[in-house]
Amino acid sequence: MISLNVPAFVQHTKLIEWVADIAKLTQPKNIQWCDGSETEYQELIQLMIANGSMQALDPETHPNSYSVLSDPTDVARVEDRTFICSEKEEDAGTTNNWQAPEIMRKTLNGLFEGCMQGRTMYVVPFSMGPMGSHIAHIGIEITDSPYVAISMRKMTRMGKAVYDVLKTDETFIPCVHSVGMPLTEGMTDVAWPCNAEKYIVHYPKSREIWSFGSGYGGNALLGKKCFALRIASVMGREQGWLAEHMLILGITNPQGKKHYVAAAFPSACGKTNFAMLIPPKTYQGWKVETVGDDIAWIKPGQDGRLYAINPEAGFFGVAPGTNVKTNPNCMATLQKDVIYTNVAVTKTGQVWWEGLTKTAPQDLINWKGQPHQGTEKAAHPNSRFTVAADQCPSIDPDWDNPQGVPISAFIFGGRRADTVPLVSEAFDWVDGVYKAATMGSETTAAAAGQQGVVRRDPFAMLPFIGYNMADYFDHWLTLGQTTKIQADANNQQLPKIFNVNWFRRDEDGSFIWPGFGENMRVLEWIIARCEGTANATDTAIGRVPCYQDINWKGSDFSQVSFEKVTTQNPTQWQKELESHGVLFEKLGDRMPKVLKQHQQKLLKQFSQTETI
Ligand code: SAT
Ligand code: MN
Repeated sequence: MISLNVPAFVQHTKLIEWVADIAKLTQPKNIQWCDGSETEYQELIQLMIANGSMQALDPETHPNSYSVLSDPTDVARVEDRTFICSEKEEDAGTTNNWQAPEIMRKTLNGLFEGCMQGRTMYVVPFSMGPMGSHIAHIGIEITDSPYVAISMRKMTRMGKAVYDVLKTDETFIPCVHSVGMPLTEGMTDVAWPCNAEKYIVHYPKSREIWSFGSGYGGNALLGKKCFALRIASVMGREQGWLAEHMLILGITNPQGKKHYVAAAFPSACGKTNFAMLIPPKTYQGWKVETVGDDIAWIKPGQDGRLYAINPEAGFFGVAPGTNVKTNPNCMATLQKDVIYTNVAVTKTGQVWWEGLTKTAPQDLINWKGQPHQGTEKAAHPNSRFTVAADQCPSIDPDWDNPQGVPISAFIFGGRRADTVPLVSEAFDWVDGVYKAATMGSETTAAAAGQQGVVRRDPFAMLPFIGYNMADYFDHWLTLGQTTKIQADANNQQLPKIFNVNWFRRDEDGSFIWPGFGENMRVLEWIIARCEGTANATDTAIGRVPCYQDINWKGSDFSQVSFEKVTTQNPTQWQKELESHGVLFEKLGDRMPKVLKQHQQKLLKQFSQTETI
């Protein structure tokens, strides 16, 4: 039995026992209790450079920044290998993979037995949310990947201060991760160890996470999707709050009035760009600031408002398409202290990805570690940067506020070439929940599998709800009701709900809406709707702006193009509403009646309307 070597800063008996149990099962060579210090970080970087799994970039242009290439088979979340092991199958619902907990435990015990042999086991303490915030929660990730340990330091509040919050007996979410490649006698290590067999497992009852076989992103950085969305969504339902796949941004008008909005988009649909938006030049005096780019934890306050925190402390953003035009704030964030994964690198240590500049530089080594050639992608479409949030020039002064920030509006957006208009406002909370629940989006490279096919992605949470989706809809409906009572009593307004689509395409397949900074025009309308100062026209699927209701100062976007991104084609909508019905059917008996009735009402209304 190896020695635990528990440092003095760990005083939590149950935690120590748990670490001992996992060590007994996985049999690592040694145990490192991470303290989150800079020294520890640099040591791990040096270790990875020495064993050939990391490359330092040019220190002049990319100080303290590094590139890592994954195994070509381990490049994205694996949704078909992700399991929710609730006691009863119906509690996981028809949209999650389910497996009986006792059967899964047997499988995992087999896989984890001796799986860390020859490796160091890192014990990584982290807080999701500002340390000690009443909205935050603590997790401990055990991992045999130094890449995961250093990434967790960027993505979460990681370090020994977590143990001050935990003290001797506070609860934490236990997260066990292994790349699943023991180094037994005579074996040599590879740059990116991983197992062909992968399991990403959640036990909602005991609130445990077990991940085996992958070292990439949401599969391995267990604070992110596994904890902050799947397990947290279960906790939120029980405790009356929300864990959402949402960015949070603040908008201040020239008079100094500030609003925060939270916006849900599926993975790789521009959340990071939207969160760091720079308004067009004509928006003098306006300010957009970033609280978070991926996840929001939202809790009702005493005053009837909903308060949101970003549980993360860093950005794990998609590199391709990011450049000085599409996201200047992000490019500034990436000036130093970045870990890149699966981007291309030149011989002089400069990074490159599709869309960074028009043409690829000479002497480029692609994400597979080979000379870049022809039309093959130099960077993987799901290549990522990992960087601390406080390096972002647009970071909000309250991004770390333990109380969170009050939300004025929720925005839901999918990636749709047709059907869904640029923006529409829900008539009320139920209509908003319906809009979010029926959201569709074309699949992206963020998950393994076919790309570009429209799938229903309710609340952009399809792969991230840790329980039955129908119950999740019900939770949103109930939370809206209780919050409204509290809001009315305090003279506050329930957040308005909007649906957006930046991705409508022309007959020739090109995007019609310019997007990026220009999204500010839609955002201004949304805020003005919340303040009651903008016009809207009622249509069957919501309240929409006319061309003249949007501020076009400094824009050459024509009325003709506006029609193209806003028309509601009845034939397309009828098809759309029918496919909402298919989802509701799939969700079965627990599907809230009020949403089913809403679908029927819309279907009837639509069959009576002409093109709007
Ligand atoms: O790999 S992650 O799950 O972290 C990224 C994403 O899908 O949003
Ligand atoms: Mn995401």
